[in-house]
Amino acid sequence: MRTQVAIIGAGPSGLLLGQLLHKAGVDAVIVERKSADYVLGRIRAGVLEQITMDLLDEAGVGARMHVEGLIHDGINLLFKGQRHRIDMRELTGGSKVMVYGQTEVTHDLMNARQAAGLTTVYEAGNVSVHDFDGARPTVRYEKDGQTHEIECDFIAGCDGYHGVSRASVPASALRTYEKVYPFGWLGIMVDAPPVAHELIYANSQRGFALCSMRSTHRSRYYLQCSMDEKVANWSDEAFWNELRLRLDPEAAEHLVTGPSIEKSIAPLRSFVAEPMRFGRLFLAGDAAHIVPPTGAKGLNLATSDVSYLSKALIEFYKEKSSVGIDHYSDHCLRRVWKAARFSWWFTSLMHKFPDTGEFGQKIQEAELDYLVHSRAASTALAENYVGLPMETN
Ligand code: RFL
Ligand code: PHB
Repeated sequence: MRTQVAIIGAGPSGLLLGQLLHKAGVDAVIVERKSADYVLGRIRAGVLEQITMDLLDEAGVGARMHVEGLIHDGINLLFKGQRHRIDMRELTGGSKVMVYGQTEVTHDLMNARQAAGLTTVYEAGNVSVHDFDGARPTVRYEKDGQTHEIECDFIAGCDGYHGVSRASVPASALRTYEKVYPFGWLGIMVDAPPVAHELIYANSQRGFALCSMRSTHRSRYYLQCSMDEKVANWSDEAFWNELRLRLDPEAAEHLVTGPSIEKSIAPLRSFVAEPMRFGRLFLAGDAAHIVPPTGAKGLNLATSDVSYLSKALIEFYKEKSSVGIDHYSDHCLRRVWKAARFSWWFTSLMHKFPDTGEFGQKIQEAELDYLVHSRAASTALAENYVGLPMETN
């Protein structure tokens, strides 16, 4: 098989890149190691920045998002038992975010890809990438007992943190930066109306909690938990009891509970790999960087990488220019590091660390108090939360 761009991974990065390239008449094949149902079964992000909404529109897959997505103008910070609203729209001069699940984004992208008759190879085994330091890279994979090869001009490594793309780059060509946090997030999905209209990020002496949602009748809640916690140790009842203890009295009273439809634990990590281009191999999304979910930046960073990459590749084919390709890594990394900084800071402010202690708790509360009462500090939070502008030079 021959194509212009071979994309590894059918998560949001790979699917969105495929769609944007298709719109511009650039040929791409996606190779994914799991099944489509498995990819759709992963419960992940829930908050989209304007840049992501715009890109989904550009890709022609925004229609359902505009009908079903919920526009949020603010978030709530809860500390010392009280909720404080950050009015993001007012502070940023009109910016807002949208609550629309990653599962739905992925669904819309998969449907569009299928409707356009584009090739996605699901359940591809032993995917490997070759010769990306020369002019004729290839991708190999196994399917139905046979080995297949794709010849291409470029490889887009959109295969997430555990993918093969980054792992195939010689260690000497790669610099990685990592911070692992000493806790995880225990998440629960429930078919019940959310406890509040907007998200609540809670700092409590018992640890962090987050009240989020997917729609007006489906809620997503998270509790900070220890790294070695097991899902099996958490009955729904235990989860709701602990959540109530981390919320303000009004929220605790109005919390609508129900049987969980999903329960899982996610570790928290900051990770950046530099550079994000090696010859004709590009890394995009979680393949190149991971941020802790506090602040909801992961999916949005993935889409901004894809925005740069699609433009660079389209420029290469339409204008015979390598400028975008040459700047890809630098442009992405400037934005990546700012989101890494924001996610690290928001995580540090909201969670209980092993060494937080009574002093650390007081310092967090003082910073939160400053944050919600200083217009300058609130604006800095709001600007980062709604998403910083794309770097263009
Ligand atoms: P993905 O989604 O991991 O997709 C990568 C795909 O590559 C496939 N793959 C391979 N395919 C072929 N060959 C191989 N060798 C392969 N190895 C892997 C995988 O099967 C998969 O289908 O990466 P992508 O596309 O870069 O997308 C990134 C986002 O998924 C991620 O950043 C977000 O989910 C992070 N995140 C959030 N981001 C936000 O912007 N807002 C949020 O509110 C938000 N909440 C979250 C989150 C992530 C979470 N978890 C579980 C880590 C909440 C949670 C709990
Ligand atoms: C979610 O709804 O899954 C979610 C929302 C906001 C975050 C992280 C996760 O910061």
